[in-house]
Amino acid sequence: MTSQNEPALDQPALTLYGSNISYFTGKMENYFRIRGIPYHLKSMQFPRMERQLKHEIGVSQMPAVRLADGRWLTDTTKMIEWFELRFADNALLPDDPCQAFVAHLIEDWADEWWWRPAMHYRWHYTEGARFASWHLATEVTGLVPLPVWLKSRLLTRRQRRGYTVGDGLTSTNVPAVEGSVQRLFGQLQHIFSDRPYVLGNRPSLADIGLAGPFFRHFALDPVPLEILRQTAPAVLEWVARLWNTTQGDLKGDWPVMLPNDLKPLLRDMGSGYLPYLSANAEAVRDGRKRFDIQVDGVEYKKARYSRYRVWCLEQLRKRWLGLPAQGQETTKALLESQGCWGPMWQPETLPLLPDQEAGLPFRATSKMIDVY
Ligand SMILES: N[C@@H](CCC(=O)N[C@@H](CS)C(=O)NCC(=O)O)C(=O)O
Repeated sequence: MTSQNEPALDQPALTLYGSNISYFTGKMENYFRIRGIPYHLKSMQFPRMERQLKHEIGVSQMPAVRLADGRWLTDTTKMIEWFELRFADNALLPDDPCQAFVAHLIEDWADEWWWRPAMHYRWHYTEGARFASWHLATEVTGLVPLPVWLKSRLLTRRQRRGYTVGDGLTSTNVPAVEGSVQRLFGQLQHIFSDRPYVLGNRPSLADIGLAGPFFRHFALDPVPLEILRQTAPAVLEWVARLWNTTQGDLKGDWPVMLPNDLKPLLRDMGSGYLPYLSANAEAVRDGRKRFDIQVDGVEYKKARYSRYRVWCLEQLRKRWLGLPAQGQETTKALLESQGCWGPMWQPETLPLLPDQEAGLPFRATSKMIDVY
């Protein structure tokens, strides 16, 4: 019998349950392909699998992985960490502790902060909503015996209530949120015009993280895809390059210094994502399931609180605390210089549930956002 901590993957292909237009399923597929881990993608079927998922992994979310030995896994971040244990080369993280921290930070930011804008571009515009709702109506709810038009309508309503207008977006802040996405496209256009991957000549966890918002959303949904075509073709090249990356590409030197053009990304995290994480933690602490917050000049109204993201903030802190003394110092100096350090430690005490997410990647305590 295999112990829970011991990855056992020299076994037949595993099953990845999800959707082929899903953010986190797409991230996981990029990871599996890069690592050469064979998998079968199967559409998660709703509502049929909901009960099974809650039983097996604690929550109903995608993707979920079923190993050939019958064990179930969830949460892309912790799954990747777990799968990485079986590779002795640690090839997705730079040796330099500060660069490795930045790779983790970019992954977390890509997972959590770009989710809302990605959902906005998909579900706000009729073009995106028609495409995605038809796709999901025939894919993940394909077995539900209702007309496709009705399922599409119900899905669109669910996603808007859960993730866009129901999670802080208003007609007033949408232009600024779209502006932030276009700023990101510009920053990445600059980066990928200079080198093939985020950190340099070889792919890292940072690339895999960014595959979340880009692979199945910005580079797939009609409205952001057209913006990418017109303004950031190097980003489209990177999306395809990453999809075509294999184990053989996990070689070569890491950069001697963190590339300077990553600093604007860190600066944006310091003025947007990290203050949001602090405000979210305060909302959870105070039991405010909806909260208003102004970050980076954008006012979000009635954003949903997320217990999961309190844990994300704790993970970032733990990651820094786990660095060797010299690495802590260099990383702190970098984070301070880009405005990330202060918000990373606010509020001092985090309102976590007892043993929150301690069972990952086998069992989750909370969903990223509590939408059922
Ligand atoms: N932290 C999780 C997040 C997974 C997640 O939220 N996935 C979305 C779909 S891409 C989901 O299942 N949402 C649940 C829902 O809409 O009910 C991970 O990294 O896997």
